[in-house]
Amino acid sequence: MGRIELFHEWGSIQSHKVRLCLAELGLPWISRRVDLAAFANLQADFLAINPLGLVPALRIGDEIVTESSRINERLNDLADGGLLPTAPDARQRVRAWTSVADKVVHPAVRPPTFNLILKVRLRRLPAGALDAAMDRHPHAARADAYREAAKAPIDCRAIIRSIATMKQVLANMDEALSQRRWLAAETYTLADVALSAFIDRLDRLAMSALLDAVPNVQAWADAIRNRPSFPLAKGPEAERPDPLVDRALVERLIAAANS
Ligand SMILES: N[C@@H](CCC(=O)N[C@@H](CS)C(=O)NCC(=O)O)C(=O)O
Repeated sequence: MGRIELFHEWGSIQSHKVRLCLAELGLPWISRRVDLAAFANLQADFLAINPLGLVPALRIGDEIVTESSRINERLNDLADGGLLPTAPDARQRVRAWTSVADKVVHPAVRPPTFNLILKVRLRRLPAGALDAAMDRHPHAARADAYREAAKAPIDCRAIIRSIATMKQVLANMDEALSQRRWLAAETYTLADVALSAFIDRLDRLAMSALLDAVPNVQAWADAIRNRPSFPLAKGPEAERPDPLVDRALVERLIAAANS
């Protein structure tokens, strides 16, 4: 087997999922940081790795794997890790949860992430730098989201909609955790890996109060945070400075989503 190289960004939720999986599996890996703030994901050398310009991407020798959930299954196979159960019903539940993480949670965390964390950073860019980078973005919709985030005022309605979606996911997780020790099975699986990254993002968005209403998720999140993999996946503090989210605003938005 070739050495494992991970192209990732420390502050990216989908990269976090893969770092967590590597830590759970105890696999050694080489960090290839892709500086999203400097749009390194849109440079030719990274587009040769992932033509979509998205992190994470995995390279093992000549093999390249993209899409965080596919990467995690590949890593689990590689390590014979047992994070994907063999029983068909449990395996199906794992994949259902990893789809929720990719298709519901990831899109839902984007508006608060853009509005509460990235907007400040994007506004500090020199004139023309953002447009020049976005003209190279392979995803027109993502390029628009960056341009919008830099120019428009904070979109509170979009954040409130996201909070409503996240609350629904948390309620579904709470229900699942009332039936089993872990999300998809009695043992820890790739489903727990995928949704752990959501917990980390809620912490960074100053939204962990959303867990107060879901006691099973709260207990699960405590167990997740106490696993040795959690700090390893976060990475060095210096790589993830406090995003300085406006906590008072977040409290008001959570209250609005609850009303
Ligand atoms: N479905 C992909 C999504 C990857 C993705 O959206 N990555 C974000 C960081 S979390 C990214 O690279 N963003 C850069 C951009 O949109 O330009 C996966 O799960 O790997």
